Amino acid sequence: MKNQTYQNLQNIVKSRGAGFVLLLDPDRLQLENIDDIVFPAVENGVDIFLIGGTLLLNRNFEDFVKKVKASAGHVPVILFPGSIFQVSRFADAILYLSVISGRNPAYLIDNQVLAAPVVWQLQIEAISCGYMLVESGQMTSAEFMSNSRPIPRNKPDLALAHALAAQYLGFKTVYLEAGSGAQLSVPEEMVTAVSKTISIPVMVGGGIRTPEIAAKKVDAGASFVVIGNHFEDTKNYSKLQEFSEAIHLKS
Ligand code: 1GP
Repeated sequence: MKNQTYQNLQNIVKSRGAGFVLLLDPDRLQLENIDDIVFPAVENGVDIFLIGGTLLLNRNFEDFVKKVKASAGHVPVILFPGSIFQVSRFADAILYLSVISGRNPAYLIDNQVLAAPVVWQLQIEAISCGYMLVESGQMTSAEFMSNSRPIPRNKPDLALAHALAAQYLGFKTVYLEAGSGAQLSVPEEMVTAVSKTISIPVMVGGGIRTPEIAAKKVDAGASFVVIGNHFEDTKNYSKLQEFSEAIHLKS
């Protein structure tokens, strides 16, 4: 299968310095309101849409992905699954996550094995991702659901060792995750320790609420900055451009 979406990601980093990733959670955005955020996001330079959430209380997952894809134009739509139930043929690709910061086999390999035949049958491009939970002040849903311990936030060396292991194992990306709505985002020191050493793209997300903080992650070396929660509040849609400018600092 072609790696078109992954190549796309690499091109974004090359041309814009870093990419602005908007996470859409099907449980927090109504189907009929998708265009209210997707259209302005495309217009204001969002580079990638991620779709996913910890749980799936909304039964319209397929419809949700289809609708985002229909409105996203040239912007890639990538699944960011909280579980094996979040797979859809309408997406361009799936972030094939393994929670490498933890030692829980269910989230390291079990669910990946369960999902593999489905991803194969649907011929979705899989972008392997070493997903690392980083301690962020209080327990997050990702930590609770994955039943795994996050990396201590004052241990950048530990994060680096995990990221290197991911790279050596052939993962195409790593994701430094503070968790959705995190009190504290991933420390810049950790972002730098990882991104200055490994050569695969580094995604950073969780608890990033201002363009200034987003810019700091880019300065620290993030290839992609993921924002979710902040844009679940409609009055924040007007800040899409500010975030875009902050993240595309180097372009
Ligand atoms: C969550 O990293 C993403 O998986 C985004 O986090 O919702 O806190 O922006 P926020």
